[in-house]
Amino acid sequence: MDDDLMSKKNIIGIPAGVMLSKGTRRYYINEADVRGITKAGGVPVMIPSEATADIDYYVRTCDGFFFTGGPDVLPTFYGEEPHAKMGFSDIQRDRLELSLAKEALTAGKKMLGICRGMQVINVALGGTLYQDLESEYDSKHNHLIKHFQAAPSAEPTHYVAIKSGTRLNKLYGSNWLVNSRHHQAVKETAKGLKVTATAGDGVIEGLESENNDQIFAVQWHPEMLVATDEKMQMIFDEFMK
Ligand SMILES: [Mn+2]
Repeated sequence: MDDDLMSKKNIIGIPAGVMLSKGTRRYYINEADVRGITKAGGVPVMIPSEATADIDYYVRTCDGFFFTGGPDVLPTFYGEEPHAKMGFSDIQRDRLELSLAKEALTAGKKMLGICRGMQVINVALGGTLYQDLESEYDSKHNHLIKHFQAAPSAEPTHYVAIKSGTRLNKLYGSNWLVNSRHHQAVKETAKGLKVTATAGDGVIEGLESENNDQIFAVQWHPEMLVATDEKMQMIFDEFMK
């Protein structure tokens, strides 16, 4: 085995979700999420939500963290009661991911956030969310577009406008067609983060660190869209650089 090659691989911690399957609770990470990391040259490691006592260990051991899509973040974590249209939540996963994101930030580790993952990072750093876009979003001038598409996940349905001077802009230019599977979104952006992309109605579709390259996050699902748009792998490649 080539030692130089070995040393170049980044270990990426991925917090797992929990699902009920045939009567058994199981930890899971979607295959497409793992594939995005491995194709970018990373070594994925699952972090189960019961491992809260070992967060320090994961932060020391991993080179970066990938916060994936999943259920709604419990609004009490950003100081709100649950709205009637709020969806399923998993408090154990919230606790693990919020603590992990905070500790990873302090430790200077890189973080990739996709969909819920972007929202988790924003909440961990002090930001807030719309619990349900259709009920809470004031689109001001534009009407709210459809953010939970009925179309297949691998197909794009809405445009995002990408701000210049961002990492996202270097990859995709000022405009790109993306998929959309969310009923929540970032409301107030946390300190230290800047908005990189918005949908036609102004909904936030991308965040990055303001002053460094620690955090890279999008609201859409590049790991699913990559099936019809191979350029989506660049999100993972950019994170791994
Ligand atoms: Mn969207």
